[in-house]
Amino acid sequence: MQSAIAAQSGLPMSDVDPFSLEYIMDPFAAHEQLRNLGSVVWLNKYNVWFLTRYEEVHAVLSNPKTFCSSKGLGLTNYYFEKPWRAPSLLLEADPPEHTKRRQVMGRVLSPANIRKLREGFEQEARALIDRLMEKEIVNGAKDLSEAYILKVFPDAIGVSPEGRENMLKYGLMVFNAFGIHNKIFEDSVKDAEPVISWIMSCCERDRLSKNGMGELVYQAADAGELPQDEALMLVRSFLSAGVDTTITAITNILYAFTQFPGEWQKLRANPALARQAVEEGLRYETPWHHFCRTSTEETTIAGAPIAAKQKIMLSIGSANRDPRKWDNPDVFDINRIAHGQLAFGTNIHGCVGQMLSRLEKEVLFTELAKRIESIELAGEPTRVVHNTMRIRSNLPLKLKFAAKA
Ligand code: OVM
Repeated sequence: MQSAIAAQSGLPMSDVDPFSLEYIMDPFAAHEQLRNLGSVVWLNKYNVWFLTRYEEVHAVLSNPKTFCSSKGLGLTNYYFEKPWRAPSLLLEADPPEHTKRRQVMGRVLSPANIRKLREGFEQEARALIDRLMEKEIVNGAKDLSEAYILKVFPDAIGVSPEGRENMLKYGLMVFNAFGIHNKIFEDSVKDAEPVISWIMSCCERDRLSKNGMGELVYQAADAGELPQDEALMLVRSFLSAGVDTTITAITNILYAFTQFPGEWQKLRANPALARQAVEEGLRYETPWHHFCRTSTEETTIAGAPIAAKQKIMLSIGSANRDPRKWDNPDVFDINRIAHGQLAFGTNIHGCVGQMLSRLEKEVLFTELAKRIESIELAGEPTRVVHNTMRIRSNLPLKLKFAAKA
């Protein structure tokens, strides 16, 4: 019994439940408590070790051989249980299979390819900000983050404009499944069928535009770099990974600015700080804040005995606020160089789209900084009850617009 072994180890055990409503609404006090208990804490409710300190989270992510991805990123253990959908060929794969696919995706998402997108992103951001001027109260989550990302991201991939709201529904299924198969997950997959078929049809070559990144994946298959049948699934990875993550990040960064209005003034004074502000925002409130790895062999983490084929749960959100790593971690400070923040993961599975994600956000916050004098919260935000992401569905904002230059 793993729990008996954990008890004998003398290491801390906790009744904290990372999927409880209380934790979902506010995990930060629990993070502090768990970090102070020790480098590893046994979660009684789920019979897994939970890592909440930066050093150990980083170490596990940096050892993909012992802590693999192919057995799933949720608590569902593919050694023993069936995944809810065909596993990702990228995120839920290990070397050697992972390596070639990752290389191809890295080339599709190269700096040169991404640089070409900047101007289009800038135009969309400016046009969107113009439209927001007509609103008394702006919902930062829907009117800003969603409106922007659901335009620029699927455009970049080459997905047609109709039905893009399906991407949000799909994202909820995908990221809830990286938790446990509880009621939250079940609710997100109710009526999943039409959503999944819409997504899968978008991944087909003849449905993708000729000048998007989806087509580039198929061209790599044409060139013999990938088996033909892998291209469709790699396009699915774009659509799974690139929507909720980025939307949530933007909303969370907007929220951070409402809590630290001095930081907005710093950005106003120098919009070139947008890039590091985004990095700091990802650290301050990490969108995808926990997931798992699975041990491939018997091992230890900080003295904790780990049997083979066990789930280990990692809190990225907590690692990014660990005072052992960061000075004043609970302060959102856009002058901080948040280098090493783990919102994109690290090592072989570090987000392959992170340059694109950064560009989307950097452009939006640069344009906002040029146009908006102040951002205030205009009401209570609404939280989405979610297994693994810190999402708000409503972020009521009062934006004060500067005269147009
Ligand atoms: C995928 C996938 C899904 C969700 C997240 C992700 C952050 C990848 O299907 O490959 O990376």
